[in-house]
Amino acid sequence: MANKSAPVCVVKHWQDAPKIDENTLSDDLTRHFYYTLGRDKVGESRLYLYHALALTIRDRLVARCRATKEHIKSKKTRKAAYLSLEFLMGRALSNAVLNLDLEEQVQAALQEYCTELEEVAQAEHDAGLGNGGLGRLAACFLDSCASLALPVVGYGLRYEFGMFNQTCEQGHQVEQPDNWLREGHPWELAAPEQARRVKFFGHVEVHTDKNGRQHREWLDTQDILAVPYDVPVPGYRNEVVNTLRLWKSEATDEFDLNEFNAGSYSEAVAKKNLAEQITMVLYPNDASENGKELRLRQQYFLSSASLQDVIATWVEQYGDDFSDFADYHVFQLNDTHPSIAVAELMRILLDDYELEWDAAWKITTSTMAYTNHTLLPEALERWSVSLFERLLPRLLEIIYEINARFLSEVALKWPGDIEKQRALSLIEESSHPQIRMAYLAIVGSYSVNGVAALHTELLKAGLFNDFYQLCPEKFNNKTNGVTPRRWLSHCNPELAQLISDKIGDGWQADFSKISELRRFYDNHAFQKQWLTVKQNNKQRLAELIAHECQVEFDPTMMFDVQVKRIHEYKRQLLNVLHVIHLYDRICRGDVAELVPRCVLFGGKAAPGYYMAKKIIKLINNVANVINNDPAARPYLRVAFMPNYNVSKMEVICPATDLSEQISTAGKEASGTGNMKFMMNGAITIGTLDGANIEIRECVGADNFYLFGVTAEQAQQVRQNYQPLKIIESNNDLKRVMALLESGHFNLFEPNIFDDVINSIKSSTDPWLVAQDFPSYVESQEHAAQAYKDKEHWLRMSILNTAASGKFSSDRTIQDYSDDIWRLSPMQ
Ligand code: GPQ
Repeated sequence: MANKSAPVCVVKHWQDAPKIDENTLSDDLTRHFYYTLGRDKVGESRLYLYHALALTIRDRLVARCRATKEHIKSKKTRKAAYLSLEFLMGRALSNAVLNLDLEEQVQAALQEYCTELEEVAQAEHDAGLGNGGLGRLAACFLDSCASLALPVVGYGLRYEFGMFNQTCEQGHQVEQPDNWLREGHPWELAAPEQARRVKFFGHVEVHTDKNGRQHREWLDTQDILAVPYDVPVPGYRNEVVNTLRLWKSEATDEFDLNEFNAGSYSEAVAKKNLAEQITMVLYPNDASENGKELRLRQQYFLSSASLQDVIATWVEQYGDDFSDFADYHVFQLNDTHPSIAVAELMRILLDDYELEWDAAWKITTSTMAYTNHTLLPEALERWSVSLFERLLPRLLEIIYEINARFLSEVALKWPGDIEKQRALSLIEESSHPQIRMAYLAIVGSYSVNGVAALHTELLKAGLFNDFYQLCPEKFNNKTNGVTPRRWLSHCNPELAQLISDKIGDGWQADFSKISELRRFYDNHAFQKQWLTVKQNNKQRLAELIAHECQVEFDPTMMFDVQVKRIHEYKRQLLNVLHVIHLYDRICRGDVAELVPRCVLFGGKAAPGYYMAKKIIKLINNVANVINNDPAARPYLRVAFMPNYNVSKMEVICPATDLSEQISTAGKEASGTGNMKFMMNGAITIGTLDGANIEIRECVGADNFYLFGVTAEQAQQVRQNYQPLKIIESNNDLKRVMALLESGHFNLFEPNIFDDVINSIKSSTDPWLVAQDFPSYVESQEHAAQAYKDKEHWLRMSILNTAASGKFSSDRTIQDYSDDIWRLSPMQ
């Protein structure tokens, strides 16, 4: 009999684990294909080959992942947890192969199956566990943390259904569920033995112990299990593999006994469904809240499970002494979505470990850090007090106490100023009081950051000004970035090779080196090679568009691209008006100077966002008219790419000539698509908004097409905005509006665009579409004329890539680590 008290270790140290000989990759692939998956015929499905290859690569990740964990455990070192409701990972296979430097071996192994990596990689379903920029930023950050060897764990939710699949029917967006796990997700490893319990509902009772001390107990709760699924996150060629831990909700095994005894066994089991609901689906709203109770349950579920996880690990290693816990931990809150973590950490420390309030508050406010991602008022999360009272009664008590103590600080700073107290209170008082989650996040954190220079300045001057006055030292900027591995090396291998041929391949690990490209911007031979790569990428995108949109894009024409979530502030509508203007020129025969272009749109609208859906319909209708007009064909083609996602962007950004970043100034916190396009040598046409400003500073004003009012001017303009006058005084806009209003794009669908048209003409249009139209058209014309001069364009293109060093997420993460997290690299 085995000795029960001493666990038997198969492998005592990770170093002793069976070695995976890198030369056996080919054998492992066959073994997984034949035995693990039980397949023998390759032709049947490339899906199984993908799975076999994924498992082969995963074996190599698992070994390094364990080593990384052991390393962190063996040293008492400071670490960060990145808490996010979204991680928009996209595909994992090619990225892992790139980061592990296994490309040659993989290609060799696949030869036996008469295929290659690019082909097999297509079988992987995108992990679409995010809406857009915020979720993709989290994914880029994980790549950079691992690549910089920083001890950072990502915590998120394992949604059964990710971002919906979008199709267009008669030009209208139709949403279909994204059952991304149906064919299996080979990257994850479940760890049910590390499941955590998360409490909901119930009530709070106060007990006084024999020492007269009060204890609060949260009783009669309905508990849900949080089961972790770990996804490996490989660093770029540095042996580090970090972890993304995704929680799945499951019912506990305790059936409702009363029901069970009454003979309702099936009903009791059916209740399991309710538990599983929590992580069933990602809410498809980008930068706008929808206030659904299930969403608050998701937020608390993530926050509680993740904090319990970190604390359990601490207690296992160091016992329940929390005196130096804050020296070793930081929790980065990705927007307010997980901001309930502030109150939850207090609850755990107060109730589960019996710390005093002040000690617990000290720990909380030295470990929490909050990133704000938007200034849009509709995105500011508020939860009703009554909902909290029912769902999370103990958390509400704690929030009240945090607020009471905070407001007494406010009273010290602004004595007698009741209005200030009302303005800064975590509770918005009204007939239906609400909790302001951003305020909870600010009060509970030692760092509050914006995501681009302008955005942070606007936060300090506007939305959070009172808090800035109260504690200016908390506020800091961290301009966003994107990973150059996925967004250049992987998605644009030909350009990556060309760059490496010139400056060596050190830029992939140290992207500041990309500036060395600058030396070649004037070199004719290099320009020619640069052009060849761009043309090949345009060809590849043209094939995708032909397949997906049944529209023929001509790679000799300029590729003008706007892909991102559909939102009024991002102004796809302004872009459509420009397209209609070009079409109008063609109709009038004003074509002598016209530069042929193909305009691509892509992006999803939140299912309940009426105007965004109308804009998609308008794009599709305009595209239809133009693409079916033989007179337009030589000059203009328009396509809407359905189901825009990470994998599509990997084909789109390398092929783009002109990148549309045209939000109303002051509205786009940063933007990150703008950075991906720049890295791949696109020129930006854009407003002075978000990170566009920094992009323009880096590349120089001559290599950027600027238009539109500034954020400051926009505020002024809104005071007395008269779009009708602008339309009247601008012949181009006048004709565009006349065409739209004539029903030219909706001949058999009368009035469907009335609301869109009226929004442009409205003096309360917050997005100032008419205001910026004239300068936009002018700037577009400059871009077009520059495109005619191939050499000029190529110079600008090379300079854009060369100037994109700042926009690597490695730089961003180094900044987070230096200023907020204070982490040391592993090894
Ligand atoms: N962003 Cl608040 C989202 O994608 N979703 C959100 O819910 C919020 C912000 C974006 C923001 O609009 C972009 O400007 C940023 O570049 C991006 O977050 C990452 O910071």
